Amino acid sequence: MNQEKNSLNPNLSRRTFLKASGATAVTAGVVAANPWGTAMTALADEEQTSAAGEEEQIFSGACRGNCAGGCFLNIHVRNGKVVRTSAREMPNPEYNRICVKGLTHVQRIYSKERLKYPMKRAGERGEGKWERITWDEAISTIAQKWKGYQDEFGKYAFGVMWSSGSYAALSGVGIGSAINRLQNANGALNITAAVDMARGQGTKPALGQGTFVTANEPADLKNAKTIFCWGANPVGAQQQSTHFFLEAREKGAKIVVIDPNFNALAAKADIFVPVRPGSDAALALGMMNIVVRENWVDEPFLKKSTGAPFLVKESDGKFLRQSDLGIHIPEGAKDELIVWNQDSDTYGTADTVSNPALRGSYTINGVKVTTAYDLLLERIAEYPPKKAAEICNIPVAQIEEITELYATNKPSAIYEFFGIDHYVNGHYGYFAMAILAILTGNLGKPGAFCGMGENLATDWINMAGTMFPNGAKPSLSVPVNMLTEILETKMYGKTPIDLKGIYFTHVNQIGNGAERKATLEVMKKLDFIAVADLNMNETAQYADILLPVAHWFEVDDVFVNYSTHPYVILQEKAIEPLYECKSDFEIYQLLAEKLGCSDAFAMDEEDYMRLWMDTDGARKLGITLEKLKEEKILRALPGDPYIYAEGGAFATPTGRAQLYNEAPAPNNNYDQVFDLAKERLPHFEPPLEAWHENPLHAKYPFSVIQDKGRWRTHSQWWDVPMLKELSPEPFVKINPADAAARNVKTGDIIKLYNDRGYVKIKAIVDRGIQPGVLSLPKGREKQEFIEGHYQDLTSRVMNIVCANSAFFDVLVQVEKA
Ligand SMILES: Nc1nc2c(c(=O)[nH]1)N[C@H]1C(S)=C(S)[C@@H](COP(=O)(O)OP(=O)(O)OC[C@H]3O[C@@H](n4cnc5c(=O)[nH]c(N)nc54)[C@H](O)[C@@H]3O)O[C@H]1N2
Ligand SMILES: Nc1nc2c(c(=O)[nH]1)N[C@H]1C(S)=C(S)[C@@H](COP(=O)(O)OP(=O)(O)OC[C@H]3O[C@@H](n4cnc5c(=O)[nH]c(N)nc54)[C@H](O)[C@@H]3O)O[C@H]1N2
Ligand code: SF4
Ligand SMILES: [Mo]
Repeated sequence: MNQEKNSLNPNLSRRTFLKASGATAVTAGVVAANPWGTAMTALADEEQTSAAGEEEQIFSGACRGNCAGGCFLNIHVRNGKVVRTSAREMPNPEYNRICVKGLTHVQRIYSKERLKYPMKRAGERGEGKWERITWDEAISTIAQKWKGYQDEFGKYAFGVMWSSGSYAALSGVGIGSAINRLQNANGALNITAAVDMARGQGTKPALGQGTFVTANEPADLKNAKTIFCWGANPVGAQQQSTHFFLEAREKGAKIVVIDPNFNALAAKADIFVPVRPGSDAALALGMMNIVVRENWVDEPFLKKSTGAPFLVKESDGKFLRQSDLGIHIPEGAKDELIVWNQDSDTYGTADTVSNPALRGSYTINGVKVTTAYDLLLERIAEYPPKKAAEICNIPVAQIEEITELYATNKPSAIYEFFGIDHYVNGHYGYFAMAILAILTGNLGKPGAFCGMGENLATDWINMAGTMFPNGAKPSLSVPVNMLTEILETKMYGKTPIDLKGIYFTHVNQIGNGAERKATLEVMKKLDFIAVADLNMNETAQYADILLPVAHWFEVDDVFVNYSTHPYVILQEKAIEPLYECKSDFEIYQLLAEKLGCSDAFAMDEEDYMRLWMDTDGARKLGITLEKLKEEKILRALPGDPYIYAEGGAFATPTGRAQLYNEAPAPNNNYDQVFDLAKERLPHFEPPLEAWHENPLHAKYPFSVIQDKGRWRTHSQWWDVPMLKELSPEPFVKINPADAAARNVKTGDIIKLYNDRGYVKIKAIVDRGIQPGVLSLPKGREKQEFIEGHYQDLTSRVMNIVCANSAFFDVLVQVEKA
């Protein structure tokens, strides 16, 4: 250890000085104040700082794990070392942000767990024995396996799996990122993480998807008079957006939190609605009944901006178009949708009829049709508020109260995230919620939207140019949850797949994938596993070849995807990669060379960045590399504030919002047979497992929700001493009545178990947790549990049309350990 003396007291090393004083730091390069006690002093470890008076360089950067913060940071460097990070001013200071994780990057960069050199497995898989090898050997081995399997067993014999470790154009994942380029250039199997997919599956058919998904930008929340926080936990999981709720409230907005548990925002809400887990579609349908009954439907909006007046054919459930009426459609011309003209009592095309009928059944040229709106009304009638109340286990009066607020105290916003997503019935919930928004016209205006907002930048990233080099086609995608079956049957639907090896990057599948034991079985069956990561996560432990990658601040890059602010940020390389680490981008270049697709990577970092932003969309927004280099951050959303579907322009195939899904399609297609009619209109069906009427409930009477905690971004930051000090161990939260029935007190160790596995963990008795529900913190590592693993409880079973992991659709029993 460096014994450099502190300038104020030559007898104390810098670390001892800070620990001894426990007070304000005095030298640049160390935090100015110390609100964290001894924890923060760890940041001032003399190994990471340098003597006072040395010149400090400040680089621009982004904190770019998948927490949705996307914080703009100063990276302070002294003597070639990152000494601290601080929040950097955003163009709109409303978006200024950082959190304790952003403040502790120094401890990630210099973590003892950092992978230093390429390594190969020396003992059994997962045994933890390693041998250091050269980069040349590592890359050659991976390429030889990859290509060898492909040559012998077909191109899908090797797969690439990435999830959300970091977002960036070159060395991260996201839209137009270089990993996509490598996959598509080579044709390797794309193994998708199958998480967070139900939201899109449910919302997209109704509202489409824009460049900020389906939300207005967060700074617009203050324009809402009513805000529903529905299945989201902003205080824990979108920390940087919480103040927008509070500011809206100060301006007089009413806040309604719909959540099984009394989450932190509920403490600031006007109304808390403790729904039964997985019942949200029924609540939305019950509310729609009241909206219709009370005449709160926004009819002008339905007529002008939605598919409500479209005519659905009785024969095949599709919309009536000109061609159905025998009208010849010249090549290249649009086959227009038909509506009933209420004024002239005849039919006409949707774009020409200004007053279409919303109701009615008609026979046009012998074709029997009914308006989409009528079909919806028929469906809604199946869920009167009383029935919805029973399903959701809340009072009818509460449903009436929140519906009145939502439909009359406008504009109203439905702020969603992924609470509803993690059930097998998840997309039905989102679909129903979107239709509630459509009926009331709470869309496309300041203060009115329905959905979650993260910056996809799909309107200006050069996807075609980056992801599909030399005319490459998208490689076949299969959800990771189906690997067990694919390895067994060597088929994915009708496509043969003889999978032998996988390159895992930006993912901790063993820790974060549903049903850990199934993942471990897959890992056992594979012939070859390569993992590229910063540290020895649970998946890295199972690698045959392990590649040490550079930290986010050790590379040049650009960041925009999946943040809750409207900016693109320049990542400047603040320090050289430590040890023998390499950037992911350089790894792709090395692999491409050996895989025979080097021409796709015959470019340097700057070339890739230029290509990535080489679109008219980017130019329209004023985004160029030159400007980004100058300003480090640029606005990357149109409008100010950005409003999704402003004026009723929805990003759907018809350009309108839809309350009837004409052409349901699965998000993973393996020639499965599914019930089309079920997907077309909103309906409620219970979660697959976590439901009180499930016979399994008698044996396993608790649902388990896993909250995203402020101390982790998934499984990242687990190796940061300061965070360990602030949150030393995970706890499961349990309702007082359930705890009392088992004689459990706060601090007791309890065991959660089901047929898939168990975990032993300390309990916290918490009145905010609904009876029959448990809440676990998400993202803890195996060694942090007393025994077992929380991921052993979850199931990889997916909805037939929606490849998505239903992490919360889980039943367990609880006993005192
Ligand atoms: N039980 C349960 N499981 C869940 C969830 C839940 O609610 N409950 N939530 C799910 C959700 S919503 C998500 S999004 C997933 C997230 O799951 P993952 O995407 O696996 O999330 P992380 O742990 O953030 O990142 C994975 C790995 O990426 C590495 N990494 C970070 N930056 C880089 C980089 O620049 N290069 C490379 N090569 N690697 C990097 C990190 O070190 C980490 O080991 O977890 C899911 N798992
Ligand atoms: N600090 C931190 N922030 C993160 C992440 C992280 O790991 N750490 N991960 C990021 C990622 S990838 C994601 S996907 C997002 C997730 O963002 P959120 O979805 O906002 O976060 P969760 O903590 O999963 O909380 C979801 C909320 O939904 C509630 N809920 C559970 N089941 C139901 C239900 O059936 N109905 C309703 N109405 N509510 C329900 C839960 O009680 C919880 O309050 O967070 C992102 N932000
Ligand atoms: S972890 Fe998220 S909220 Fe915290 S600094 Fe990083 S991006 Fe920002
Ligand atoms: Mo996620």
